[in-house]
Amino acid sequence: MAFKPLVFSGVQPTGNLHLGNYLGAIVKFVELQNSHDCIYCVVDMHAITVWQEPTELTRNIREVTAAFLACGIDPKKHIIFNQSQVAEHAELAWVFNCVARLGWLNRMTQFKEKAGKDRENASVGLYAYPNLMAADILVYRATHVPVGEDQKQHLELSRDIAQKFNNDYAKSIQERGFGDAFFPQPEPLIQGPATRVMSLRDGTKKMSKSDASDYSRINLTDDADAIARKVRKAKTDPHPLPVDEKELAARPEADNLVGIYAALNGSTKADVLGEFGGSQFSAFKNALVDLSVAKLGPIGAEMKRLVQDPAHIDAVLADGSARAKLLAAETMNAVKDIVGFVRR
Ligand code: AQP
Repeated sequence: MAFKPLVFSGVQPTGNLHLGNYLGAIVKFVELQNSHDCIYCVVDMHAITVWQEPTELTRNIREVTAAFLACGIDPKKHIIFNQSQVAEHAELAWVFNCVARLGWLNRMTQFKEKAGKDRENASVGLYAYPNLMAADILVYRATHVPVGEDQKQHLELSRDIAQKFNNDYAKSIQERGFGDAFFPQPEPLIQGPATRVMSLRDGTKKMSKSDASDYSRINLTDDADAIARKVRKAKTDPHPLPVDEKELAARPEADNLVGIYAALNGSTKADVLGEFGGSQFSAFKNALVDLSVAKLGPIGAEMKRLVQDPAHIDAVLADGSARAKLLAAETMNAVKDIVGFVRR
């Protein structure tokens, strides 16, 4: 069966939105709205898989929404909403809890990293997180999912869940006129020079919201001075930038900064090395500061302006949630029929 192309993705409101979230995900969200129908979600139910202080969570939900708007996502042409306002995400996640296998979830590296050594003390929600993520995407029968490299494994699990649901309920799906597949196989969109932005303090560690050092990341709300300080302090190695892109493989910090520059500039690592190959890091960092401030400065300023008006942000989320709910309810009703539940 051919599915209508539809883009879905989400961002957790867990504070400190950073350059990795921007280049790995939000920039792609903005690009895709010109070619596809898009649904962008502030995934607040994912956020509480680890403890969130309630007032902070509310603030962070509004801040991620402000980031979507400040980056240029159009909430009238597309849908921006927060997950907890559309109960069908949780409903479908339960069905998927019964489709996904324990062995599949046991392989998820993000759970292992986030739960750490104290696994017995991690929430059940953190473990089942990928099933909710599959529900987020498939409750809209979305076909394309722009994400950073770190989400690749979860996307593969979403595809496995869709496939198993289609197989387990094949007869019921056929009988209800949905052909041979009710859910599509959602395709990850992981492209470009910055699909995994690394920490500015350690080129082998992902740039992350939860890193204890604020110098490890550029936050979307950082002002020009903070951006300049962080870029100038970013870890590098003692050699000039290489001319040949292949040499970046053994130089993680250089690779990261060149990738960031290329992504911000809409070019490639080869283009950046064409311009800066042979230069010292000091000269390259000056150019990176100028580019980062030019690209991120207006976004941060607009985010700060937007969060001053929470009523406007809440209205955007309410409108988006109402429109998302109509689509999600249609899928959920069909799922209930396919599974054999009795409904009104
Ligand atoms: N460093 C990154 N490089 C590229 N893409 C990234 N993403 C996150 N970090 C990077 C992408 O941003 C989108 C939203 O991420 P999220 O907020 O849902 O969750 P996350 O991956 O848990 O974010 P963090 O910063 O890594 O949080 P913590 O510190 O809690 O682990 C996703 O598409 C993600 O791929």
